Amino acid sequence: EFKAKLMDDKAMDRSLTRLAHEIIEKNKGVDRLVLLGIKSRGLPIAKRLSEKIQKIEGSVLPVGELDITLYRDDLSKRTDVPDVKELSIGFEINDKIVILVDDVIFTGRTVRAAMDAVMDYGRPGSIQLAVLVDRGHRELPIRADYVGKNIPTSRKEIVKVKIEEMDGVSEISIYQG
Ligand code: 3GP
Ligand code: 5GP
Ligand code: MG
Repeated sequence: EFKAKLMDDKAMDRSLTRLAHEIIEKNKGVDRLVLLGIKSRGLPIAKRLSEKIQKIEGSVLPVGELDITLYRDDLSKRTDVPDVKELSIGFEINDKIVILVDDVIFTGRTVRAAMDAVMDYGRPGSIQLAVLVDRGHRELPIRADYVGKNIPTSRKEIVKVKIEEMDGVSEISIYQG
């Protein structure tokens, strides 16, 4: 059941612009930065951040995709992992500042799995996390370095994120589950 719209396309764009500036500021430029979008909606968000950073700094950051479904703690088929890694990241991450990008952070389990995958793949200089929405309810000691919007939710609520590239429209709404 629909409850409220939390962001429209303009608000989302401004938020991503701010995140791009924060990323540049925190890292004193864009040297060594690479972006990794998690699963489906983290990827278009990572691409948008890359475009914004390019407009501000003039450098094109590599953008990779992390499909973490095979990496989740609750899956036992961890032997499938290496193939997925090779397929989804087409560049080296050794000594890079890897910025994980996701639409929503909730328990933190997805990000933990993503960090596992990154650490298996190489030896990044550091890992940072950017999310469009932090909806709370962390179950692990994980926090985002860059947050578009903090949205306090109940566990049953669902934050619906639509991204123009995938959904034809960019907006964030909250639903009662
Ligand atoms: P997305 O990454 O393409 O947005 O987690 C799998 C998908 O389900 C995600 O797709 C996410 O958007 C969507 N989703 C919506 N609500 C929830 C939720 O409460 N928990 C999880 N794990 N996923 C949700
Ligand atoms: P976590 O692993 O932190 O519990 O959940 C994070 C992942 O699940 C993200 O990739 C995100 O897409 C999805 N997710 C969890 N809760 C929500 C939510 O309320 N809305 C959306 N859109 N995705 C969610
Ligand atoms: Mg997601």
